[in-house]
Amino acid sequence: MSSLPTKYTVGDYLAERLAQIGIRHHFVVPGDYNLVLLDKLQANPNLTEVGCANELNCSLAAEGYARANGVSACVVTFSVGALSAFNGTGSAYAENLPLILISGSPNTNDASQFHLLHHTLGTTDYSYQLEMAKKITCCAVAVARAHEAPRLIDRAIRHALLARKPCYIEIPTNLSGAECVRPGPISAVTDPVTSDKAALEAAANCASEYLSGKLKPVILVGPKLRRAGDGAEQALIKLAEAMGCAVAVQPAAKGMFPEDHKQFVGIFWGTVSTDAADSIVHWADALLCVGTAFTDYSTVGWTAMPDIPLMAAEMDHVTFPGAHFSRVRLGEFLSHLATTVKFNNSTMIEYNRLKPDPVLVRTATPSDELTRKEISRQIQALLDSKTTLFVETGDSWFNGVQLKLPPGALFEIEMAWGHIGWSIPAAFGYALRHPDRKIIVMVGDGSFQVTAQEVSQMVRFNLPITIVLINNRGYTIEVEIHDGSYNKIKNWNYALLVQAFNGEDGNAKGLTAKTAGELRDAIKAAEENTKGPTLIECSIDQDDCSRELITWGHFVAAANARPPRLPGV
Ligand code: TPU
Ligand code: MG
Repeated sequence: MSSLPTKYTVGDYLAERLAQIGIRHHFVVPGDYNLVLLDKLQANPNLTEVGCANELNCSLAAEGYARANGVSACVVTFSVGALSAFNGTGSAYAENLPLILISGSPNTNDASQFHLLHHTLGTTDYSYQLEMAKKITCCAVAVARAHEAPRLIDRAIRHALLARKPCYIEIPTNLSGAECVRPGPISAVTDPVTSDKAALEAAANCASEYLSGKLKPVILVGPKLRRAGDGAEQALIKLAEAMGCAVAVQPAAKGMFPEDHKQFVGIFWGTVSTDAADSIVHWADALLCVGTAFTDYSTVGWTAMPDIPLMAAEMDHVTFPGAHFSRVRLGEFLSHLATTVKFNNSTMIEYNRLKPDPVLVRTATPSDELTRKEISRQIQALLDSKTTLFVETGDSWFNGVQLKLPPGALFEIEMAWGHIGWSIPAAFGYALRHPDRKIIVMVGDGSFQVTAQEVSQMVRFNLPITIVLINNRGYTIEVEIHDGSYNKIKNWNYALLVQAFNGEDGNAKGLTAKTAGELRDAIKAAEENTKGPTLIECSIDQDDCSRELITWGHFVAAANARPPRLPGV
């Protein structure tokens, strides 16, 4: 193991900053513009380099690592690498994750000498990648001289950490090894911006006053609650208990409020809500939205947008009907409000009256043909306090959202960006940070085909991830939105493919299940395989999809098909 350098280069500086902000693994694909930089990162004893099969997967693995670790880094080469990694960077932007995208770039002499270079557009302007990165990050910098690197690197990382968004750092191939000064105290980069005391006080008072004038308050939790950090999730539990009201959760925030809490009233997803959460949300006369995100998907094609004025508590500000307060941190706001708010459990009393009875789930006999419901029933039995469940775009969203999370179980979904194939590299990145968690991925056949290669990294790092691949022979979610021959795909032998990734030394298992009994046996085999991933291909009927997906698909299709509204008409 090498030790920290006494003389710093740009590469050493970056490596030390990455390690200081808590990154232990950085995801890479090498290319000649970043090789010296990779050497420098490798030399840092606190960083482990993780090679990926391609840059799309690399960026999505870093996206998953950021979910587990709070921040991540992805290192790629110029253009051929970076343009692919922009996709996972876009995901990190939409999902509010600080992913640091680092790209090698041409030698600093080439632009001024009008040299044509490989991995470029064949013009002599090399600024295009930086310009593109500006649109999908909160801060994009290109180091042009070594002495500027400390300032630019610190600035980009600080912006990303504060905004919970990705940043971009471009380092020319001949500057990674160039000398620069040593890093100053890391607190200059990581120290949080705290709330403005006056604004915090005023916001909490305003909220208490507003809520005390209402009869039926409900809290709606959204995905930015966890992203806010600052103990916001714990603070929300305290606030909910102080208010005594019903707490509904958006699908992308599943698990961010404990599902075994007596005030949890289900997932609010319009007409496809669980446990009738929609009936109580639509009954409310005050809705405290905590880190919510209302999109066409989360509102079921705009059919479930609440129609009362919303109180929105965001990561760094709060907006109420008639008032706005900037620089109020979410965790601090929720904690403060918990001490001033009035108890009013009217929505809980009502909810307990209209709460649906638990549905009895039929257990299939071992010889029964496998169905979607039986797959869900068996996955439900697997969930425990150590589980993190990844659910992929497709019917897996709907099946996953309906499962009940026991205390401690976590749930990951990429609903804002919705990139099919996300779950495989993201679960891989996540697992490196949390090897102690039991990771289960629910993924459709179409999604799996996008990023299947990254299973080979799960094999390489001996990660016992269980992949439940639901093979319904095509893009069913798309069928429900708009059908066509393009929704049919080539079938693969998925179990065999995964075994191929073993090469001469891997421990991956690929299994198939066509009946309930075969799935039960396959799950048992997956639990016994502690040295590598297990993929279980579950074959189900093409028409076996959730009622929720069909309903949601119809409304989303209607929203997509709205005719253009011409100005003035
Ligand atoms: O359960 P099921 O059959 O719906 O899932 P599967 O088999 O994974 O199919 C997913 C189909 C799908 C597509 C093609 N869902 N969304 N899309 C559109 C899409 C295209 N390209 C990317 C990168 N992401 C997308 N969401
Ligand atoms: Mg499918």
